[in-house]
Amino acid sequence: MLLMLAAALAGCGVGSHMAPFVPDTTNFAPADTTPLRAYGAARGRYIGAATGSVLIMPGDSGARLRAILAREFSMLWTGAFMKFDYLRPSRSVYNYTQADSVVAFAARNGMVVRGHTLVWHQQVPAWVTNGGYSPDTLRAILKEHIDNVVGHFRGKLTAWDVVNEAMGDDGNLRATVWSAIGPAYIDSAFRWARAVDPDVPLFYNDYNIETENAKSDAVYHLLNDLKAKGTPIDGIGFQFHYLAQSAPTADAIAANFARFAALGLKIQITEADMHVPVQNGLASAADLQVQARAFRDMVNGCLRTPSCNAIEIEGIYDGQAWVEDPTRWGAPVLYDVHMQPKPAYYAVQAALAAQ
Ligand code: 9MR
Repeated sequence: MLLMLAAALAGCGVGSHMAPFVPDTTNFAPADTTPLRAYGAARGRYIGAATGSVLIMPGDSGARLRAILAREFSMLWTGAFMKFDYLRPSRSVYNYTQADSVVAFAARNGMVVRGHTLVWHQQVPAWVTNGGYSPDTLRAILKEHIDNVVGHFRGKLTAWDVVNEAMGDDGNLRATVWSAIGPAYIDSAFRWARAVDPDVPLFYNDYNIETENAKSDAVYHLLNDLKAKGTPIDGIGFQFHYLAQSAPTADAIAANFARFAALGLKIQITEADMHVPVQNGLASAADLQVQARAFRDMVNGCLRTPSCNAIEIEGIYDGQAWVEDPTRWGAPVLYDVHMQPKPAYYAVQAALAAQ
């Protein structure tokens, strides 16, 4: 996914009518000790961390990460703990233990929780994918999943990623186990979720749609059509998995966000990470500044969009963050492997603090 993004962006030429390129050399260093969530609250934005595993991480590392989580972040999602395969070891068993502990941790620390995710083509258990089910039975399985899971968390979540990554990178809907139900499965999933919890905002979430391109155009048309037919969809989540060196400008982000906001959708940044080149897991000081500027631009893209109310990072520290190709890329989030804030942390802080 990341490498494809890099290739796509490398193809974008700069028109000859444009001003000469001036490299951005802003450097970020430690500033003050105000937590991100306090600056975020002052700007009306949740600052999130997508993680669940740190809540069950043993020892001193787990304790330190939980302290960072509670101090700095006002939102979280649960890593693997709300995904289909985790919740549903079999058709008759629902395993809510870990997800409930995340919700309880959030409540104790004044945080909100995003539910992630009800309908996705990955992490579907073998009993579903290999079950040989007819479209009608698959539809019944998906509906009973949504009924039970949304019902279990009713009143406890700030958002549900109802459908995740349904659009293919070529701008056509993916063929998945769920699309076998028929093309209306997306609309149905939102309607089933709304029927069970009328209050929780319902989101479509995807990657590689953060700026205007063929895939974001396709998602725009999908959501426009859903809105037109009365599907209860309230928001769109933009994942923001990037190579820092090819991350978008605030202008490009804000321009894309504006058209989705014009559909009446809430906007959230849901899984941000900015990967940099690494050798033996370590990034250069110069690349950490490139990364900091990428995070700054992302935050500014949200701040320029009145309906963007959340900025969530995929993980807390580089020791535990998701990386697609760890031999080449890594160190993608705000805290380093020693759990110390990086230039990217101070860039996010500075962007939130600026008026
Ligand atoms: O970051 C998530 C990681 O902690 C989990 O182990 C992994 C498998 O559940 O999923 C990662 O999150 C994915 C998200 O759910 C959907 N967008 C892509 C993310 C990275 O694969």
